[in-house]
Amino acid sequence: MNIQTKPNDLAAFWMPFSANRQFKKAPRLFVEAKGVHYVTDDGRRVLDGTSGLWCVNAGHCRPKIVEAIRKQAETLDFAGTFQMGHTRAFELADRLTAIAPKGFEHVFFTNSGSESVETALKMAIAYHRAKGNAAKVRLIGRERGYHGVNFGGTSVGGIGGNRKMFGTLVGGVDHLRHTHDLSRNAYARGEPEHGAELADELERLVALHDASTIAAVIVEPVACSTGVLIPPKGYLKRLEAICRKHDILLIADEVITAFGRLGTPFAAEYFDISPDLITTAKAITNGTIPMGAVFVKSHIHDAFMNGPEWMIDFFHGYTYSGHPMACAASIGTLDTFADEGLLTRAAELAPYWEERMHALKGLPHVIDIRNIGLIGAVEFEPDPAQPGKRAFDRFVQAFEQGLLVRQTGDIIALSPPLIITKDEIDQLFDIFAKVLKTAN
Ligand code: PXG
Repeated sequence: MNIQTKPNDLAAFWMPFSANRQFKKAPRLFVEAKGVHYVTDDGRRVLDGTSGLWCVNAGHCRPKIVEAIRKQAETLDFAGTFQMGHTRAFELADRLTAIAPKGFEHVFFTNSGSESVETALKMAIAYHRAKGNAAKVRLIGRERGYHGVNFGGTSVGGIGGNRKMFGTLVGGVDHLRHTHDLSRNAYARGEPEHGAELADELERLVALHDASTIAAVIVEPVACSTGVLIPPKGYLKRLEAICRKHDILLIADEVITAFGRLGTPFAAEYFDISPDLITTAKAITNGTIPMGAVFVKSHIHDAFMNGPEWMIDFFHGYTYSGHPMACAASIGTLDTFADEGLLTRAAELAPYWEERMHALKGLPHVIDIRNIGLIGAVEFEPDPAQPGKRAFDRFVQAFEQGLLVRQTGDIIALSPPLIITKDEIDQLFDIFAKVLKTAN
């Protein structure tokens, strides 16, 4: 393969969520990928410790997925799904509902996690209206939650930096407190012991706004983007119970956790909760073609099916909802997951992963280590003069040493492809430990 060296000019592409000026001075560019490795433009192999951006669960360039995309491109490149359809979308929806948690019998296709979130929020409000509860319109998110970047998702999201530039956002939104508490839970393995009572915050918001005005609560089962915040034992079940009591829909944002990241196909199963809607994207196509899906329970879907039969039942959708290429990629992905048992493989690797994660304890500036499934995070004592810099420097140094990690604030998150071997886990931690020992 002809590996091109540096492109001529990096100025034109305004990169998303990036320090553009820093990047363009010292670019990190990939030209190839296979399995758990990327190859850079200068020919170095980099171990993918983050599954791309939490999406390449089956590893890179997998043959069944590549073949499915190739075949689809030459057979049916595009067909819409508004008042028409194509067979792949129906086939995929069937396949997805077959692996979904109990009760999820319908799927609404989108093109990203952000779009899945918008879809679920609109569905929740429209559902209550269809049931005659038109006043149930408020949406509750959580501090430090990440639900993508569109207006609804930014509004229910709880990351100050993502919100402050964009005005007043969507009205009628409130937030639960986050559950991250190092004073009680530092170095927890798996779910932390303390904090289930934080779910009672929802009762406080119900007292304030009244349940008759609240449509839905949206939370990530594990809040990954803000640094892997793992729910305290019992927290999600308690939140679910309070939602049920007040006829508030529970939306589980599983854009990262769906498709095996925790060792169960969906995180709802891992935590033994049964939300009303589940948002997904990313690993649904193993990251190859943009796609998202909202999993919907029948009672919600059926509430929309009451008008005249010839009328549109839900005034929402995207040109590319159920795009044939994405459907083919997803079918190839589900085949690969099934062939290799990947939706449960993280459960086998998790104990080894946990040991290797926690062996980093005591390295300079480390103040917490946490893990669940095949996810881990290391939190650093921030440098008061330059918050975030410590983790950013370690991210850059890891890349130079041949390991891709993900930095957020003073936290580094790890989430390798689910095909990783124990030897490769060792390689990952050998590089990472070396970086943590030598970095400033
Ligand atoms: N919900 C959740 C829970 C997510 O993690 C989105 C929605 C939005 O998905 P899209 O496909 O619109 O980006 C996400 C995305 C990171 C990182 O490194 C996380 C995401 C995206 C990019 C980077 O933490 N999560």
